[in-house]
Amino acid sequence: MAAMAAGMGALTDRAAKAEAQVARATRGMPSPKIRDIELILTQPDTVRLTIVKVLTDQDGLYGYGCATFTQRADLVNIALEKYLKPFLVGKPADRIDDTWQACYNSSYWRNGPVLNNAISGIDHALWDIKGRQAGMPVYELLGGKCREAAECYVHTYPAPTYQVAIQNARRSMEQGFRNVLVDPIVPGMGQFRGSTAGAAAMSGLHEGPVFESGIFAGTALKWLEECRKQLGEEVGLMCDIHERVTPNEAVQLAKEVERLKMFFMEDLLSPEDIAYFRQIREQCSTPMAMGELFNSPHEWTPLIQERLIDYMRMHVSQMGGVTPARKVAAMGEILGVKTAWHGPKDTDPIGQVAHLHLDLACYNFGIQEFTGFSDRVKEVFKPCPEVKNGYMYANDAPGWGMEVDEKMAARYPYGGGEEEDDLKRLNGGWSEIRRRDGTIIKQ
Ligand code: GCO
Ligand code: MG
Repeated sequence: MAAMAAGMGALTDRAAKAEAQVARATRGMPSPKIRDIELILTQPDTVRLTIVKVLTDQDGLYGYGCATFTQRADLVNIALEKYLKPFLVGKPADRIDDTWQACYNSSYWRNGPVLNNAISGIDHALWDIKGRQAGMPVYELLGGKCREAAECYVHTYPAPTYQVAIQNARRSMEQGFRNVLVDPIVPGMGQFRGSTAGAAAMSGLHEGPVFESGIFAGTALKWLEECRKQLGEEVGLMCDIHERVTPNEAVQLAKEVERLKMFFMEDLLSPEDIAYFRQIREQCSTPMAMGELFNSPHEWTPLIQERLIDYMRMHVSQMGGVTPARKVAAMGEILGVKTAWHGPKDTDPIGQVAHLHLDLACYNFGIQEFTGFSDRVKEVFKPCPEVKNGYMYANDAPGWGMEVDEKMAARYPYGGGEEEDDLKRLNGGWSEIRRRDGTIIKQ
């Protein structure tokens, strides 16, 4: 009995000491509560952006988060307004992972794009708040810089021919970029990324754009051979197949381009076919990049665990935000997989700057996709990170180091931007592209 009492005493002692330690550490930082959650909905360019603003009960302490899912923006906004806002108002604003876990479990069914984007908006904002509270940029909270800046790659599309792609690549290389994405285009066939513009001249048994994967796969090889020949051995060449060939065509293409020493081949397979990565790995060493379409740990975990990819390309807001991203990045470091966060125009600038902080702080950073900040975007998001000589630089302001000009944002409402008729009609959703016989294709 005496021994147990002594043991209990020691435990109570240690608990009291720990409590005193926490109190000392946070004495200067009263715990902020979430007072309100606002949405900043804006479309300065061609994509609908959803920025979450989390306001705390401490004057002037707030944070911004990326919740942009342009094809279903209105659904994410409802998920935030109707579900996460009533769930979170009044809760602590300084318990990031705890809040993430609570939101993730609050819908019971989870790991989907709409709810993950809603959670991401809150999650990014809490990291911003933490940084503002501590007076530090988020990359410092993540352990500090592993590098001075993040090396970027840029797109060469839209490019109707490989000659135009090579001209675009040369222009980027003159600006200091050492890595370019050269996406093959088959003149006359439906393009992708939701664009039905330049409707296909290829005839089919139906109206609308036609796409045949076999023709595309064959063109891709010739296109990449030409780009490598004309741009030289030095430049990093990426190619985004965008899940548009069959698994067998993907294995063949990966083997055929091996001699071109690609930086990576992206989305050779669709998420439903990721088991074929084993065949690709067994047959060639072409670097694989995959992940922008992933929403669930069940998708990225096997590919990282078995070292079946070289670059994780997740779209951070589709994973649920910075909190899961930094955990998966750490898993990748242990297993030799680098980060290459998905950074198209439909990642809003808050999301882009969050990538940058992860890029600076994660040892296994690979490369950062950079699609530019237009003048209109720079009117709303201030300041956008500086990009020079192919590198993106973070500032050292607290949090994300970015403010959102809500007045300017309001000047660019959803649906007010320049977008193709289909995108306007479908509220940012994508129209269909079909094979000759009318079969819908993944795009
Ligand atoms: C990329 C992507 C994009 C997507 C777009 C979807 O690698 O940048 O493939 O181009 O198509 O983000 O909305
Ligand atoms: Mg892609």
